[in-house]
Amino acid sequence: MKKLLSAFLAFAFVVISAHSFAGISSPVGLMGNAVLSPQIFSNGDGSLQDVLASTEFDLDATLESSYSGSGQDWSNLVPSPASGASQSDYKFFLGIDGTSDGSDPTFTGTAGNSAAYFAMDGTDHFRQQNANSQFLKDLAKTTGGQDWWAAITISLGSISVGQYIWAQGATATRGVHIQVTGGNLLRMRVRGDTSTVNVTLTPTFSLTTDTLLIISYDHATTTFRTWLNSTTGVDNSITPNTTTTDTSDVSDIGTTNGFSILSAGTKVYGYAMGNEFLDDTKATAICEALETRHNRDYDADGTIGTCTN
Ligand SMILES: [Ca+2]
Ligand SMILES: [Ca+2]
Ligand SMILES: [Ca+2]
Repeated sequence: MKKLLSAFLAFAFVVISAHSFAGISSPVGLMGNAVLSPQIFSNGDGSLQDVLASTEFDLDATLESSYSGSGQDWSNLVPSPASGASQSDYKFFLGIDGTSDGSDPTFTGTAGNSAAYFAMDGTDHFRQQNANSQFLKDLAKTTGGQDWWAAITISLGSISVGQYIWAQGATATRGVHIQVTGGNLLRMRVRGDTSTVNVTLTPTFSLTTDTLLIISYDHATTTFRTWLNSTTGVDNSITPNTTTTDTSDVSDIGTTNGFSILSAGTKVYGYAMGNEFLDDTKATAICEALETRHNRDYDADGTIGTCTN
């Protein structure tokens, strides 16, 4: 009995300690310490919302609570998305649906290990499971739209012309699409009511490199700001085709729907989005959190968990 009691007290101490530590209000600096597990600061979820309150969803191949290592669900780590949407609004299937077939990415590595990833064979993608949240409905709107950001960790296998990292629906439906195309060009395609407007982002993409790509959109000035393995954003403006209408088509990470698909040899680590326009400080916070989570030096400054380049 005495043993049981002391075991219980030890357990309770660990639980209380973990919760107290999770309550630290400013984790950004501490996230820079690669020795500490990012999950310590997670309030239980380990998501980017611990770093940026604007986080809407966070999908990650390296965290077991997002992908268990088997099955058809790639799940959102954020319990309370910033917009008020449901956590499950951002659950994705492996492949086109919940059955196991040739469109499923291949989970590679050990569940919960920082080296895990999804291997793409040139026919694979992830399809959003549920109807669009208002956040996703608004991405392409010129009136009633909003600011947003996306943080993507990926290594592209090769350039297949027009391959899509993210797409809402098909080519001629309203929505936003992130594309890598010939010449390693990174493009945003924004489809409104009557046409699609393309803008080439700078810098150009790098192949077979572990890449943290952050793109953020300022709705008021119609500006895209891009960070590619960098802590200094580069702005490119767009004049989007007008629409005030909700995007109804669901999204894909990689895609079919008439688009070119992510090339064979591509590794997908994670995909996250949020609902604000980022500055360099916030992009750096994402970089440091994901370097720590993935044990990888995305900005090549020689230190995992610190981003200075
Ligand atoms: Ca499937
Ligand atoms: Ca396949
Ligand atoms: Ca670094």
